[in-house]
Amino acid sequence: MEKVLKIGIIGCGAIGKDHCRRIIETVPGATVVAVSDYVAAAADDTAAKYGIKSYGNDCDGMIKDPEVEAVVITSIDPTHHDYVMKTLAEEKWCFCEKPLSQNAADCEDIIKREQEIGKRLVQVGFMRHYDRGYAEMKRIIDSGELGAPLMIHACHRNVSQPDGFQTEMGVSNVAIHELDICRWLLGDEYKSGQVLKVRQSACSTKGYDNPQIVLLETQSGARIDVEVQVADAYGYDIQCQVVCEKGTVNLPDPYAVVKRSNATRSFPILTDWKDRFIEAYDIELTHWVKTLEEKGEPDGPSAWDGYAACVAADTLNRSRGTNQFLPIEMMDKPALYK
Ligand code: ISE
Repeated sequence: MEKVLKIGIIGCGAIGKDHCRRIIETVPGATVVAVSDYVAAAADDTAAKYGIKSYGNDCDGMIKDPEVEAVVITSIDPTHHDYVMKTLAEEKWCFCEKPLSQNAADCEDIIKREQEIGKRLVQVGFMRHYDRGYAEMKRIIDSGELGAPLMIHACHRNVSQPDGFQTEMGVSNVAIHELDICRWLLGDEYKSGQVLKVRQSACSTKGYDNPQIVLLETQSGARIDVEVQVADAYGYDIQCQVVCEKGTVNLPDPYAVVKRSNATRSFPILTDWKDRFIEAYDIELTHWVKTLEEKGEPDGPSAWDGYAACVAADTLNRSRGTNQFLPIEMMDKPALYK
C-alpha cells in the first residue's frame, strides 16, 4: 500500500486554505489530518470542509499529535519562528511559508537547532524555485552560454495588502521573494544593499511607503534593482530580467491566451498572487512530499536560504532613510547546508 504522509497545517488564512486543498486534492502521497489557527473558527471551518480534525487555536497541541508526521506553517509571519522551533522540538518535518522568521537572529536559532538534530527537517516556501520560467532562466544562466550574469532588473507589483501592512513588510514579506530568487539565479551572495523611497503615488495613500526600490550588490559585483509596489498596481505583475555578458534572459508571463480584436493584441494580467504561482505551488509541495518519502529529508529551499533572505531583508530595512548602502553580513555556512 502506498505510504501517505500525514500533515498538520497551522494557519487557515489565504495560503493555508490553498495548501490544504492542494495537499488533499492534488499532491500524491500526502494528506492533511489536522488543522489549527489562532482564530479557532478558521480552523474549524477548514476542518469541516474536508472532514478532518480541528485543533482550534491549540497549534502547539497539533504539532505534538503523534498522527501528525509533518507540519505546514502558513500562519502570520511573526509566528513562524516559534512554530518551526516547536516542530523541530518534536523532530518532525516542517514546511514553513516565507519568511522563515521575522529577522535573521531567529533564523540562526532554527539553523542551530537543525544542526543539533544533524539533518535537514525544514523547507522554506520559496515556491519560485519551482516556477517553470525561473527554472529555465536558471538553467540558461548556469549553462554559461550567455557568459557571466551582470545585472538583474526585477519588479514585484501587488494589487492589495491585508490590514496592518507596514513599510518594512514591503521588504520582509513581499520583496523577500526577490531576495531569495536573485541569489538563487546568480548562485551568489549579497555584499551590500539599500532600500529607497521614491516619489509616492497619489493613488496609493495607505500610510506605508509605496513604491520602494531595493538595490543590491552581490559578492561578485553584480547589481540588482527591484521595484516593489505593494498595493494599488494594475495587477499582480512579477518581472525579472537577468543581463549577462552575451545576452539576457527574461521571465515569461504566465500562460495566457492572447486575444486579437479591435486592432489590439492583449492577454489578461492576473491579480491574485496565489493564481500567478499556482503551478509552482503544486510542484513545490509535490516535490517536498516525494523527497521526504524517498530521501527522508527535504532538498528544496533550506533554513539557510531562509536565513540568507532574512539577513538581506533586515539590512535593507535598516538602510531605509540613511541614503547609504549597508554591508550584508552572513555567518559562515554550516556543513549541513553545503
Ligand atoms: C504574499 O505573502 C506573497 O508571498 C506574494 O508573493 C506577495 O506578492 C504578497 O504581497 C505577499 O503578501
